[in-house]
Amino acid sequence: MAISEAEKLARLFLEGNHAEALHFIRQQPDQNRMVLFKDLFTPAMYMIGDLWENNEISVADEHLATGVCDFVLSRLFQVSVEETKREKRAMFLCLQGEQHYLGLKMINSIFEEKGWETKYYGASLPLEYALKSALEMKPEVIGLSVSIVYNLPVLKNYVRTLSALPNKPVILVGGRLTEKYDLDPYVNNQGIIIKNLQQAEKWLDEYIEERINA
Ligand code: B12
Repeated sequence: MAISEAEKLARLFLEGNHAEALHFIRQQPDQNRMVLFKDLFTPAMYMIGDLWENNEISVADEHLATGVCDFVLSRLFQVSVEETKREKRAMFLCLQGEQHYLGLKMINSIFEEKGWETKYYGASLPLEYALKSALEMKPEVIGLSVSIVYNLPVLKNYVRTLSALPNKPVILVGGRLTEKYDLDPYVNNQGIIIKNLQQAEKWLDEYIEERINA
């Protein structure tokens, strides 16, 4: 059976092959970030998760693959020095304790692609520091990511505290758990739960349209 493109990418990640993985992505016919993340990066990492869960690969293999994935994500999109200031601002962080940041990094990258100024804080940012940064930056949108159940209890507090900031940012809640559990009780109508990349893109497009019309 022919192996899928996502599987090819997963193999390159697992081989620790930085150069080939980057080359593989760069030669894809559609360089749209959403397409690359949805059709290649996300399924490749989910495959690695399945192999790990089934003991077909070791923790070391998974760490190596994660490192290559992270490298390719960082190298793929060159940051440009811009003269004009971007108008819309967003910040992205993982809840305290949460180490799964690759999905958040993809979301951050999509916002950047769509012209937002973003700040990406990566893994495990304690609420007090998130709050301090948000007070300084005054982002319109704050994206939170959570993948592991034992990191969930703090979600409610993050959403409640950040949504009450003086500039009333929109709180987006994403991550692996959003597809698996009902997070409404944690979000309590003070944020928006986003289950996957398609929903994220839809939300973004609608938000921009409303902003233009307003
Ligand atoms: C890589 C990885 C790790 C890496 C993380 C590296 C990193 N820097 O991100 C490391 C080694 C640190 C790790 C650690 C652990 N992991 Co882990 N990990 C994975 C793995 C293989 C891939 C994660 C990933 O990158 N997925 C790809 C991304 C793109 O998908 P995503 O996170 O779902 O994000 C998408 C959407 O959710 C959304 N999204 C995400 N965030 C946000 C935010 C916003 C605002 C929006 C709008 C959208 C959005 O967009 C993304 C794009 O598609 C998964 C397998 C899996 N199925 O995901 C296991 C997995 C999540 N891990 C698991 C486990 C058990 C752990 C550990 C507990 C292991 C241990 N015993 O130590 C620890 C916990 C660490 C912690 N405290 O957080 C389990 C969880 C099982 C469960 N029942 O909860 C999984 C499912 C593996 C498995 N099959 O068993 N892990």
